[in-house]
Amino acid sequence: MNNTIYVIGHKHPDSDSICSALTYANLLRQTGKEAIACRQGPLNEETKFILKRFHQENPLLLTDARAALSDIDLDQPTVIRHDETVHHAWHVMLHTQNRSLFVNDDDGNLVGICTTSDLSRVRIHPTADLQQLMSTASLSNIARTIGGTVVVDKENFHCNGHVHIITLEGNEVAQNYKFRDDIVILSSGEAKMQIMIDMHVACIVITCGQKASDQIRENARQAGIAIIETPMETMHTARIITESYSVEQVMTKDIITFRNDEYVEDVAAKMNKSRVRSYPVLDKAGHVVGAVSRYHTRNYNHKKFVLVDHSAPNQTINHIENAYVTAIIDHHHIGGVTTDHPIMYRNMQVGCTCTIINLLYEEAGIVPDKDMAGLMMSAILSDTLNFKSATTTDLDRNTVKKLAEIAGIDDVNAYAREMLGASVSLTDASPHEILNRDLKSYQIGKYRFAIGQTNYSRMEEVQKILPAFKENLQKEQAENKLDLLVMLFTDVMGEGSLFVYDGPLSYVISDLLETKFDEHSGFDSRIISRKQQLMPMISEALGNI
Ligand SMILES: [Mn+2]
Repeated sequence: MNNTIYVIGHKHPDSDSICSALTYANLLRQTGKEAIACRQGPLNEETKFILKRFHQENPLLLTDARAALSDIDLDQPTVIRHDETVHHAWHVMLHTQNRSLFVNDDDGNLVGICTTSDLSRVRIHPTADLQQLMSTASLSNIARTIGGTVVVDKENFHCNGHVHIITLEGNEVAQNYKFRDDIVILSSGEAKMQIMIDMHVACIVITCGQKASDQIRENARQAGIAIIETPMETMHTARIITESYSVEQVMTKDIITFRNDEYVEDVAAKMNKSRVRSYPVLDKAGHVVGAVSRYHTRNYNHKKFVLVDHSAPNQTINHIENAYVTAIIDHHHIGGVTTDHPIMYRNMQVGCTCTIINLLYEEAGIVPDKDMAGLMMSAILSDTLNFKSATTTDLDRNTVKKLAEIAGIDDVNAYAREMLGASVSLTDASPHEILNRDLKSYQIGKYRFAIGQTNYSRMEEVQKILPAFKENLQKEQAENKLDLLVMLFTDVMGEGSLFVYDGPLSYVISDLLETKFDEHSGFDSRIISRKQQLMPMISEALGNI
């Protein structure tokens, strides 16, 4: 049974979603549960930086909450080779209590299914069909079926499928019957054997432990006739020898298979369109790994999920309604994910889900290791923008303090700058790309303007690109005939923004900046938000024009 708990954050994962999943899955494992951290999409640069810094692999990518065949208990498949005998197939069925055998070719690829009804159908076949089937039997399969030994072999053995028990003596047989290319069963009598050789039978089967003499063997060999000796008695030999053709002669070749990554529900829907007892389940390479029947699709355990850092249906993994949610840990509004059973629901007004997860570690009496502490600390610094966001609480600050100690981070501020700056690269992009990364257009009255914003972590980087950037901004302003084009380079730690701007209304920005470098650039330590600070300022200035 699959007891794994999948811990997963929201779509478009941020650092909190990833770190929460990793640290809570770790906590679950420490309390004896099976848990895997998951993610719904690619990681951003900041999160990659955190995982590398604290030695973590990418969480498992998971985009659908439904159980696939590989997630549920299936029957062990019973597989036999295509050239095994029908007799052997009956034995396997009896032994395994499995009434559907999957038939593989020499390379291990599935070529058919052999069921009790396939085998039974042959038993009530008209004789002609049975003869046709027997004509396909190989000498070694015949010998194996009747527990015998081939004492005179024949290359490219072929018989016509007729089987006779020889009871008459000498000339009686010779005069009244023709056995060319037939299989004949007898227990003794060298004279009878010689008559059979003279009649050019295909194979002589000698029963009851009797032996062919050296002379007979030699005569048969020269005539191209096979001899099998078996300890079985004649009647039994005759009864089972007709099961010595191979299963590929009677198996069903037109089969329905499923892949183990197909969702159980989809499989159930497809099964409703056919009437097979047991279907083969194949892996990616096409090899049989299990057998699925209707029973499995009706009685299976849905996948278990813990949702972290969200509870809104449009944020959560697809098809969560087909999974089993065991817990939600979040610091957002209560979303719309519902359950039909009680769960552990932990929602708090704090700056970050990892602040709550650290509490859960404390409640469990478990001290997170260095790396887990580092992940939680990083997530809190990321979600609260180094404690600058309005959602930041004292609990967030105290938690970071404790975690930094465990993680061995002496200078949290320096670490935060490095981490928050990991997603910002100014030197890898062209001035045009940087300007248009996050550029928003506005119109107030008759004025058309645009404001772009990006973060920086090191001022030297901005200084380095500034000349080329200014030149390009001026060019784009002119091309687009804007009244004002503004770019904000905002410090990742929220310690102000560097401004570059151009256009007829440049003076509007110049007038409000704390520090002016020249007519088209400056710095303001108070402005970090385009929406909440800069826009209201510009609106007001334009309103007064
Ligand atoms: Mn969060």
